[in-house]
Amino acid sequence: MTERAESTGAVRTVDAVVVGAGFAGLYMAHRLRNVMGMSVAGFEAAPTVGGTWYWNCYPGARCDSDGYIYCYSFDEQLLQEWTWSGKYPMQAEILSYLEHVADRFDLKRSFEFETFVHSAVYDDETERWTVKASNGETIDAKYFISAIGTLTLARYVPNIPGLDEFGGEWVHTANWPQCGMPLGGRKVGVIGTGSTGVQLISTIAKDVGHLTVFQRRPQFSIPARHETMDPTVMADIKANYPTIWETCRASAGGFPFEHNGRRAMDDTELERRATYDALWQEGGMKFALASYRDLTYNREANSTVTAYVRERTEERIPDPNLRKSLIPDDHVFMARRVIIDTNYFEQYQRDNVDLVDLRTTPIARIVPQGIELSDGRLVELDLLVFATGFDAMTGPFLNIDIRGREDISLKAQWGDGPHAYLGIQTVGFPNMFMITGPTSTMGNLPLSIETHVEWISGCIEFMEAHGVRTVEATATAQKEWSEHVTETMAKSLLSSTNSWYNGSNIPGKPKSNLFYLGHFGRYRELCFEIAHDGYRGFAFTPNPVRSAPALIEEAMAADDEPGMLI
Ligand code: NA7
Repeated sequence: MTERAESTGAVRTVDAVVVGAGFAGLYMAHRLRNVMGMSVAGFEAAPTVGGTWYWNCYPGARCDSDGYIYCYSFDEQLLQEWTWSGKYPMQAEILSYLEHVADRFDLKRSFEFETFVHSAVYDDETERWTVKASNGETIDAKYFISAIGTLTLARYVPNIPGLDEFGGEWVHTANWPQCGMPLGGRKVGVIGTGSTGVQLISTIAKDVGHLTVFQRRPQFSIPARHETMDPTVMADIKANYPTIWETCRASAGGFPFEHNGRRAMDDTELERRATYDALWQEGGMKFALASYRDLTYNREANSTVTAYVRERTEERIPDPNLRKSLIPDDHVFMARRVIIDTNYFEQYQRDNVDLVDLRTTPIARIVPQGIELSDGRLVELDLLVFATGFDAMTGPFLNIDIRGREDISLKAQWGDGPHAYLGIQTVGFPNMFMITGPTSTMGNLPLSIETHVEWISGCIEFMEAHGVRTVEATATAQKEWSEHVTETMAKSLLSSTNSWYNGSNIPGKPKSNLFYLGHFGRYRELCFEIAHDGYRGFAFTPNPVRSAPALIEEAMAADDEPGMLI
């Protein structure tokens, strides 16, 4: 292990390259550099830290999880010194938090900003990675760690004829100018009504001259019921953080709440109604995640919640024609990522807001003045916003030319969809680690990220302590994990409709299992149990002579930073 980076001519030699300075990259750099004393070369395409929370600065961008658990849990002091202003923090507040973390742990000096990693190539002879970046640097590293996130830099803009000729401005929500955009008095069109479109539309409707929403498929959305943080509640949270995190780490989704343990049909209709009413009143993700255990995989159970959400949504949309357009009939509640909103459906009652239902009237083409519809109607626009989502999970990886053993390209390897073991490593790419890579859990992402960062740093520490040169997932372990991920996805209603969860939102992208839909707490336990069991399913070169579990115990005993390996 080198204490500091060595410069050898044009090539910088480090222990690890970390790509991305969002939640994942910052914590990874902290573990490797500040805790383990390794040299790190970090790269980030944005001018500062934040990752997805830097790029997604469109009006209304807000987190759908409670701020007090959408943060790092690894440092008690950090938890105590940061106070969230409300239930669901806005993008700017999360960005300030990440800036604070970067400053507090002095992390910015480990990153080159406004620098894109073009390629990462593994050399079979030297067993090291050569990484080339847009600033002209070449890095030689033992470990190549992707902290590139699920959505960042993989914006999807559909190929609609005529965009080049559009006379107004157009923008993708994840590329919104940091300095903002003038909206007052303008004729604005928004294509896309996923989580992003819903947040944007709800926020800008009151500011623009006229807003036209182009909706392909409607989605279910439930009220967020955002509120500002009561100081006594925040104090209580701070006093109880250890218990809160314990609950989150063991829970199904990484949240401080769990389903109620019952199946929907165990209760009478009246009891179910009372359960749904109480959670609807609370609002947010809790409505979806804290009621019955079987809503996402049992159709009969799900039909009760879908009917409830439909009914409550109808109350929000007085116009029966709009109801037909705005309430989904092609998928059930929770078959797509749940959207939470603040007065979204209510915006359609404004005189300056129109909905174009693309199922009945598709877009014909974009013309210099705006959008021409299939019925010949012209919607005049000054600004066209694409809230059309992302080439999620694999897109950010395939932006980089990553080549493993025998020059295999990741793009070729993942031609039919991504393959990975635990979402951490993929066969053929030794010493390449993915933080929340394909087939890892979703849920409360900062906690999933912490789980992976701690697992990866534990594995690297183990390797360094015992002279191990390379680690690589075995083909058998990867195959078994993929089968388990596929089985879990097949049971879930999430596989029943097209969405970015299974890659089907991108034309030509193979439909595949991008995420593991199993229980987060059990997945987390499994990851650390595998480490304890001598990194079952991972092959080391050279293989440690003594049994791996014994070595882990040794490393743990020598480690004064508890929680690194387990
Ligand atoms: P999503 O959830 O993928 O939503 C994209 C939206 O764009 C969705 O309404 C799509 O319609 C629509 N879309 C995509 N392509 C087209 C075309 N060609 N024409 C019209 N409409 C189109 O992305 P978001 O950014 O909202 O959210 C992604 C995640 O970010 C979110 O889940 C959070 O985790 C944060 P569709 O419904 O597919 O018919």
